[in-house]
Amino acid sequence: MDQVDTKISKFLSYVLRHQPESIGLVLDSEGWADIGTLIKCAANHGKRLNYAIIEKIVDANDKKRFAISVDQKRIRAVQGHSTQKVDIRYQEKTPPEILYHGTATRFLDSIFKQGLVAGTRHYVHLSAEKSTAIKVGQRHGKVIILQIDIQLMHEQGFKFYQADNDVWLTKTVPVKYISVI
Ligand code: HQG
Repeated sequence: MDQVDTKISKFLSYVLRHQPESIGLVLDSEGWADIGTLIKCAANHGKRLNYAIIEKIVDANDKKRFAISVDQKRIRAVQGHSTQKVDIRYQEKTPPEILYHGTATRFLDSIFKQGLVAGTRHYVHLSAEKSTAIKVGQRHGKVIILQIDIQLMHEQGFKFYQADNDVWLTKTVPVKYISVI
């Protein structure tokens, strides 16, 4: 993706996950927006998009952040939402025994007091790969990788979901399941 595409991708993340109302867009509870309406709303706010550009960004996206509906008419972000307008009914899934969470060292004190919390997003994001956790954590500062005892959490009744792009989601991770690696 070139710089222009990255800018459009960030714009799509913003309106499809966080602030649809900033361009007058309405998402349904599963996060879907009509693509024609998205193009019109974006144009009204000075962003020129068309179907081909949107399709290219969806296909090229490194993390498969977005999905287009089977009938090709709608688009949504597959995870990462903070807008309260959206509440995707993810299917519960049996998780692997261990998952990782990349964060920054400056958050550790608070994490070991409160556990991992979703903050503004709807879920805590976890990954099966350490390499992914490293990339996620680096966005926040000096990275540190936390290992989560998912097997125990699952046995003790915590629910796990997997978004279409393989990111694992759960509502919260109490301190007792977290260790630093
Ligand atoms: C931290 C990106 C203090 C948490 C990524 C994280 C991911 C706490 C930060 C997705 C805490 C929230 C999500 C506590 C958690 N005290 N800090 N009790 N509990 N934190 O960006 O997981 O590129 O909302 O460790 O790839 O970093 O947007 O979450 O550092 O999949 O598609 O609070 O976002 O995807 O930061 O990243 P974020 P995240 P996209």
